[in-house]
Amino acid sequence: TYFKEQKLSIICAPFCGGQGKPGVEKGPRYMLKNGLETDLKELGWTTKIDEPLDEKELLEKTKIHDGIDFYKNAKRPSLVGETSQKIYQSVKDALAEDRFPLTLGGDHSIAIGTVSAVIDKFPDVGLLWIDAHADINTLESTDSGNLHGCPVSFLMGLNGPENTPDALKWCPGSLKPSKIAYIGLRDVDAAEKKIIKDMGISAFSMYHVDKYGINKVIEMALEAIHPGGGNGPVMCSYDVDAVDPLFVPATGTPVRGGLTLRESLFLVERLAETGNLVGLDIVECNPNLAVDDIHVANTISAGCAIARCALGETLL
Ligand code: 4U7
Ligand code: MN
Ligand code: MN
Ligand code: MN
Repeated sequence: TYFKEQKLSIICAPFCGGQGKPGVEKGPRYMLKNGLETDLKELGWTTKIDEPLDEKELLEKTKIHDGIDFYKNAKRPSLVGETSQKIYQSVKDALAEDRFPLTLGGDHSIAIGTVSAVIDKFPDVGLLWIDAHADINTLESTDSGNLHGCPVSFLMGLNGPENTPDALKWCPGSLKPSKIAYIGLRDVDAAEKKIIKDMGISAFSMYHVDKYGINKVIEMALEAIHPGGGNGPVMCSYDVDAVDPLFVPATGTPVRGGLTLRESLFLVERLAETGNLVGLDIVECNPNLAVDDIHVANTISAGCAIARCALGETLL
């Protein structure tokens, strides 16, 4: 394991500006209210909570940036850039203190910061992107203009320096196509499919989960990012919409036919078992998008269970 002292930072990233549905900024608060910190302490982790963003102020800013902060079709690039840079710094700080960075979103644009920081510390890291979506749209290809659908293109430097908004120029964009693997895909835009194919990126869709089973898929994904045995540091960016909306209904872009709750937990249990996990994001829980309280409870408890399992809950 890379964190011998079993210390972690819970980094709160209450940001909703990478998409258009308010409520996703409530994710960190709801997960903490659900007892996540206490649960992780019980697993033996020394915890620390880092809140680099002011949720209220940021929500106001998001409204102000609406309709004025644009780069071509992309919405709020300045706000996404400055916010993800703050998250970048928090993850760097955690890693500098030998703490495992657990980042709670917020929308998935914050992963521009988390993944960049983990790559700085572990240049050889492999990234597992667990999601119904590929989030690799470029500023050219995005139809929605929502930057939570674009983080991977920034992480990989696909927009090029001349086509990157100023506020996102800090992002090194050094993730290699061979160092990312997707699991859970089922709603990938045509332009994204082309990028994935052209760059030879490993992508395990729900079809592959059905065909091979989740255990084999994880094994193949680890081998893809760390050829020759699947060993080496792994960062996991977990969008809860990878899980079927039966279990996780309160999320911004639900897509039916996803991972079962057990598959989604097994995935991170397996990562915990490797001892190679060096960072985790849990993003896209949106309590506002529930028609019933039970939907909020199911979504938040699934998000918390993913964190606990990734951090050793089910290891004996
Ligand atoms: B999420 C989408 F068009 N591809 O770009 C887009 F389908 O972080 C969805 O995975 C993006 O939740 C979903 O807007 C972003 C759309
Ligand atoms: Mn998604
Ligand atoms: Mn969609
Ligand atoms: Mn996502």
